Amino acid sequence: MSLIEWVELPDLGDERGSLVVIESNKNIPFDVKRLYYIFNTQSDIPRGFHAHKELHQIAFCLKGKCKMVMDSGMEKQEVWLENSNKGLRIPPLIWHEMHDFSDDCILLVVASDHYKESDYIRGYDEFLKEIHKPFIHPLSDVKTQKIGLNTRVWQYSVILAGAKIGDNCNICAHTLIENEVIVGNNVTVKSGVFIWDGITLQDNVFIGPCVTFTNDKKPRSKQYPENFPQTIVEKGASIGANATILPGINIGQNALIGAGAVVTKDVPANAIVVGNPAIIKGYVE
Ligand code: T46
Repeated sequence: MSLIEWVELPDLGDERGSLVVIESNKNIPFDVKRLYYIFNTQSDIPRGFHAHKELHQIAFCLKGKCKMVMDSGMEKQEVWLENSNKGLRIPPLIWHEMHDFSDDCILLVVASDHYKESDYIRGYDEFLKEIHKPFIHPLSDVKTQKIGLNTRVWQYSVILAGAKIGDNCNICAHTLIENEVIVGNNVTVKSGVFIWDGITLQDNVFIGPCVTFTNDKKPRSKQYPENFPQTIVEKGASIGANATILPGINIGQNALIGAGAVVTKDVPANAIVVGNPAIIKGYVE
């Protein structure tokens, strides 16, 4: 993906010279609340080294040139600013650095907001944390603080305070995760899944839509087992839509549970199980 996006302004000049116009919300795609310009720079003294949280900016090099490094945290691109009517967009959450200023460089920057030091992210580690922080949809109710980087939690999901969720997971809309639950990294939980106390999903597990977990062998209203049986879905296993997993089951690494299966006993690693009660139909290669 290109991090370099230009805003080109027409030169309305004639034989008398050039004339370029900057207009908020017309040729500049935001409300311009501030302008600043940078000059008298030195070629061996770089500037920038920060990202903004919300600020949008466009930088025009009115005279001379300088190099801009743009860094999304995933990739880095460099570009020369050397054209007075071709501005480089500096969107929020892009780490940027200015290098190799020519002696005559004059840089004009238009900005979408007034100066606020609180909008700056001036440490690179802090920047990486910010761009990889989990996405929690505002319509979800997430109480746990233990949610890993790059994890996404969607609408109408409820996650209780004791749950631990790893990195890079996708917890789809309409899910519930109780307290004594551990979810590893790279786990997908599709919609309509409730993960009760005592259930562990290890790394790379896939839970299909409306899979039903259980954690009480003899359920009676208002009577609770002393300890919930532990159900473990081991690394890389996948459970198809609408399967039912009875309490205290171990599903081995990379196992595949067919859609609608009712799993009543442990499933060995790599096994493919289907039906009610689920039986082994083969093994994944
Ligand atoms: C950016 C790049 C491209 C203010 O008080 N008001 C202002 O509007 C600005 C822009 C700066 N300042 C103060 C803050 C610092 O004490 O001026 C001092 C120098 O700013 P800074 O070190 O951030 O300058 P640069 O060249 O590293 O970065 C500037 C902009 O600050 C920044 O928003 O994106 O140019």
